[in-house]
Amino acid sequence: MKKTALITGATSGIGEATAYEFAKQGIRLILCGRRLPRLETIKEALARLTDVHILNFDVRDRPEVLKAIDGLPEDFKQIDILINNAGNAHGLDPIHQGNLDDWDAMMDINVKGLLYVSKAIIPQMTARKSGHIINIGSSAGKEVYPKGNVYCGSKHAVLAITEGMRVDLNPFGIKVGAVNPGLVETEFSKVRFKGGEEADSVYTGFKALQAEDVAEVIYFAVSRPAHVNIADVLMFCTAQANSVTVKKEN
Ligand code: NDP
Ligand code: 8X3
Repeated sequence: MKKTALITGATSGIGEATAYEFAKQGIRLILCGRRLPRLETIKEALARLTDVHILNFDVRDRPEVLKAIDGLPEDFKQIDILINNAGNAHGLDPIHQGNLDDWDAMMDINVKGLLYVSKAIIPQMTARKSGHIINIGSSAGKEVYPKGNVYCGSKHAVLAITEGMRVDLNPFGIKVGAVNPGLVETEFSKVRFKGGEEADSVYTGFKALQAEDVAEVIYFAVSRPAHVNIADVLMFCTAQANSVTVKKEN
């Protein structure tokens, strides 16, 4: 039987690329995000490959998250794979100059939003004693770079939560893992810098990871045999050695 995956943050970047990769592989899709027109366009593009349902909510809105997932139509109610991908960095400031709204956004979306979505879906997985959860962390969840403070904190939390999920869900045979990329050329920096021109130089002078590179790894993880769980992946583009060491051409 075909599996169904729910992907948060499917309107751009890694989430959108994962939707395309999964659709190519025949996985049925529940695509989530705030930008409804984008969800509709992606649904239209993928409908010839697989069944697609869209859900339009902000992961920060706890009642909306629960309502949206609870209200899924019968043929999309069973979720076999959850990709917790929605998230962003907001700002890049030293801690003493940080913006409280940015801090709220990162903790509310990257950490609490991931928890709300997970809470809405895990009970059906424990009841069935099967399921697969992949949380999109970051290299920023494994090391801390200058001015990364709260974003790095949110991604360290994602990693700790992933490990906690894996332990607690182990008796139910549910797979849990994290995919942690370094620099990926998506809308991430546009969001981080609020559309400012700093975003333009983030991916210049080297070939950053592309969203599709990450999507392929996510598909690899979900397509392993039943006894194999890819628990944790750290992936960089070749030009990047760690969060601060990137070989750029002049
Ligand atoms: P994008 O900005 O391209 O995508 C972010 C996605 O998250 C969008 O689909 C956006 O949808 C969704 N999203 C953001 N805020 C909310 C919200 N409040 N409610 C619901 N959905 C939301 O960035 P990426 O694809 O790069 O980022 C995806 C994930 O990958 C994030 O968790 C990010 O931290 C992580 N990551 C990114 C890296 C990079 O260098 N790009 C590296 C490592 C990890 P919409 O705005 O429509 O709601
Ligand atoms: C995104 C990668 O290095 O911009 O998580 O934090 S980085």
